[in-house]
Amino acid sequence: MTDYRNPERFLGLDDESSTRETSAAWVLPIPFEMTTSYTGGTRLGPTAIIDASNQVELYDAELECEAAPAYGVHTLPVLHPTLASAEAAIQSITDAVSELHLTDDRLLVTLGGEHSITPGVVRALAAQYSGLVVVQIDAHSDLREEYDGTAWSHACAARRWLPYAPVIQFGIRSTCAEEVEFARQSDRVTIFSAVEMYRDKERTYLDALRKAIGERNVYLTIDVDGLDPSVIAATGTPEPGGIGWYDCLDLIRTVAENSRVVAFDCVELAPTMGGQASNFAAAKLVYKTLNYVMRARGKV
Ligand SMILES: [Mn+2]
Repeated sequence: MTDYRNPERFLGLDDESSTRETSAAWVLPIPFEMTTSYTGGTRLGPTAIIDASNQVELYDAELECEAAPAYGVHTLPVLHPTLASAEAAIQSITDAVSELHLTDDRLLVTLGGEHSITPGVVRALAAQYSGLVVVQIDAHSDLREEYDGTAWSHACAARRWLPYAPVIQFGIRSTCAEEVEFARQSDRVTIFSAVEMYRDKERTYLDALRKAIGERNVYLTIDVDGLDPSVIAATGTPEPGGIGWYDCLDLIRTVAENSRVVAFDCVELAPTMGGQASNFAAAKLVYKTLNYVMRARGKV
């Protein structure tokens, strides 16, 4: 092991590469878990991702450089939302993100936690960035009006941010009749299902994506269950038939190269015993996404 690794920081970067003022990316851990419906553990997600990130090579073989030290990544103190209610928790996330006073040259990376944190972050950023569009990687549409007695469940995440930003979804393969009907009548929802993507060998969905986001401000939300369980199995609601590793990277690279990604998150990792492969894949996915966005910004 090299000696520059600091286990409490994303990628274990040294002081020089992780100063708050000079880092182009801020990582915000939000270990929030209140409405999980199947198996729990998402509260342990941020720690598992940061821990595994210490094992990720800083050298990005695709970009042929040590990317992170070039742009800097600062890991912010852990955000613990109020647990008074799910709605209050999400409001406290909006408040906390607003209080970060993000500047245009800084990229926010949020680590969940369950998917219900995303509307809290999107609401804060929509006030700052005009025409914000959400690109969502997920097995689930998350378009329910209510689930388990709350409108702020992780199963309602997209429905809650929709008033603030329309959404383009990829990898969807588990949905209910209410969501299908809602998506059909909404002009703010575009869905590319997992089976559609699988059958589209020419990957024309990437062209559709390019057209839809064309130079707009984008928030990218990565629910790790959007990927196939052969890549990431440690998640509360695993679904077969998900997006493969390289298809996922190509999707993210397309987003980064054809829009302005203002922030992204990685949510729903639920670390389990023996789940190092999942934790590592999530950590590497976050790093790859950072590098694509920073390359698009000319920082790498
Ligand atoms: Mn999901």
